[in-house]
Amino acid sequence: MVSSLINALPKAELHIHVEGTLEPVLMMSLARNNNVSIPYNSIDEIKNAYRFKNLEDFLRLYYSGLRVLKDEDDFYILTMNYLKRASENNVRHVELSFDPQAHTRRGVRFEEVIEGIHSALKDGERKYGISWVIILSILRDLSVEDALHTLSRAEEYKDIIDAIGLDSAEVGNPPSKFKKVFEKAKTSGFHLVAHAGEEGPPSYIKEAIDLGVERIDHGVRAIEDETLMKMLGRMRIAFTLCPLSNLKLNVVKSLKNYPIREFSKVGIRVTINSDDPAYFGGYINKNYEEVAKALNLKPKEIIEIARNSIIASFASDERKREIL
Ligand code: ES4
Ligand code: ZN
Repeated sequence: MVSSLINALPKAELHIHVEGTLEPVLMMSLARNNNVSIPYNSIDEIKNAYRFKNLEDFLRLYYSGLRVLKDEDDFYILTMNYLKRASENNVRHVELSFDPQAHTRRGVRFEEVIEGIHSALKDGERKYGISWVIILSILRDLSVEDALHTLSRAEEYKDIIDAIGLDSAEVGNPPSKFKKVFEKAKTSGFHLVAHAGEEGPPSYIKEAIDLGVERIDHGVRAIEDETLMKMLGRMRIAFTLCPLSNLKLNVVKSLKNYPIREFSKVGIRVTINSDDPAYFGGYINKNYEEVAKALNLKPKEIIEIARNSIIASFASDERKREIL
């Protein structure tokens, strides 16, 4: 059975938004405890609301849902719940993204967010043996000034934040808008990643590469540009694909022609990840399973994808050897 192979493989999860792991049950209980009103009266109502036309439609609910997160404890519980799921999926290393601006702009202190997440990652490492990297993701629909200020907060936490990313509403907010931010982040020694080619055109992927990113989050629309694909393949760049996310946000119509083999063939390092699993209907193993089923992936191909996730991670070489 493919599902037992998928579960047995040691994996790294490289594209996961911690706020996107907020399960309806936790959303309800935090709303009650923190006195935050949410537009739902039951778990079923929450689940029923999770039908999205596109990325923008999803982001509206995502930013509304995360308002229930108020203090350090909430971020701790959120992260710890995710780590339990990750461990059940045989994830050995996680590169966890968070969106500080989505919290600071509604009055939650940066310190509360990062400290809650960090404490949970440390406890999770002890409890589940999962190593970790923190990716601070910049909201691309906010200003460059806001991004620069957020980067300065990241610099204060340079010992625990390893990478800077770029997410949120893509179209109209190209990577080049953040040239100054990424240059500064690179000088400070952060790893760089960016969402590109999810809803945005292939040219956004090229722009992200020009900013010096080491991985592309999503990247699916690279399939539209053969020249770009070949360049990415020669670079052996990794794509952190999120199949269930792409399906739920209508980035692709079906997983039947999900371009994994096309990407692998040119040399792109394909990885499979869960993005916002509480919203898109499955954690990492489910993402692997749905793709394996739709494309009839051979065991060899599945093993290669899991191996890619470890190679493309920012874990130390020693840690990579330990997991592989
Ligand atoms: C996201 Cl699926 C997706 N795309 C862009 N930004 C995001 N933030 C959280 N999920
Ligand atoms: Zn994402």
